[in-house]
Amino acid sequence: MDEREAMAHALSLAWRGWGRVHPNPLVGAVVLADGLVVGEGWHAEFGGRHAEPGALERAGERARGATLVVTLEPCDHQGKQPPCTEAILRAGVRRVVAGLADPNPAASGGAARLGSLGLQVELGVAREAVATQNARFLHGFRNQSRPFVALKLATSLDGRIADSSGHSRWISGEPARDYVHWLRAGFAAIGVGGRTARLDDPRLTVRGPVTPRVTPRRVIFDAGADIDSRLTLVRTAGEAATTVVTASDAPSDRVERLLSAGVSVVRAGTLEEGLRMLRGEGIDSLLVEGGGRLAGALLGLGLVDRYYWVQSPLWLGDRGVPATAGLPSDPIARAERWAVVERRALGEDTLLVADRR
Ligand code: AOF
Ligand code: ZN
Repeated sequence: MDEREAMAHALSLAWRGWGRVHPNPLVGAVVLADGLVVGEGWHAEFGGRHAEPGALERAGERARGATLVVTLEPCDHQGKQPPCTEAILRAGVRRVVAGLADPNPAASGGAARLGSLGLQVELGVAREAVATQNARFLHGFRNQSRPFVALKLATSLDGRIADSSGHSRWISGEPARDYVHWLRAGFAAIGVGGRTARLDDPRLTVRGPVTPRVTPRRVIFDAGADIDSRLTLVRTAGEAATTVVTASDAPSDRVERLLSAGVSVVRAGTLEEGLRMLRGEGIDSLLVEGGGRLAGALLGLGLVDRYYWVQSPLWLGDRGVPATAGLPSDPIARAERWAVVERRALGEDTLLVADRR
């Protein structure tokens, strides 16, 4: 295995922390000795051991003179865990290859420190891949005014998210729905518009292979606070927190009713303000799952960072519900073009993940 392959392997190890390490980064590490993998590690749990010490421990004596390939720059600080630089020095590693510089000012500086002590250090060899994998973590440092916002929609071949009667169960197949449960585990909150909450009566819980360390909060965006107490999201607010984001002038009697049902209410003048207030409450990432109006509004305001598009091979026709309603049209030359970061088959469906540039 060469260093590039080892980095790809470290990236795949890092995914094992999905849903468990946030808001910390996903990190994977591989110890390479004479082209052989002699140790593997990953950050598995928030506050738990970092990726590097795990990989080095498994390598044992074979780490001496070897190369450590790690997705994120080794930390050089005492946090909930001791500095990885110390473990690397103790193990006698000769060369360190790191995918991306740590954006956390409190922890960064490991590459420079190891370099100054005579190790061979290469930093930034997998910048894009690691940044894509850690979009939520990076967003947390870059933009404190709102959560990292991802939009996930399952659409027909003709871009519809529901049939003419508003039904959407099920457009996508089971593998795609399992994927969405895995995806939800990596977000602090799962959001829908009020119309979708009323029509679909979803649970928005995580029922997949990963049990998230922190149960994502369910968020309903409904300007008028027109949310019936019999809806599942309200009835189950004791098991998983539910928040309704309303306009500042939403009728107080409805707000009072929600509050007494154990639902928290965020009153905001605009969608931006609502997102800012959610961030203020510690929501660093939000997965929006529809409907078309909320999707269109967020996209139109430039508030979506990533789009998870599940495309299913059926046609719903002109009276089907459009995936994004109200999005302004630009001529091709000025249209936003996003960067495709992943393409994958999910059973009969196709997943496309694209990031706003
Ligand atoms: C690494 N390897 O596997 C991870 C790193 O409180 P702590 O000790 O867990 O530190 C968290 C910070 O350390 C986190 O914000 C990030 O900067 C870095 N994470 N560093 O060398 C790892 N998970
Ligand atoms: Zn560390």
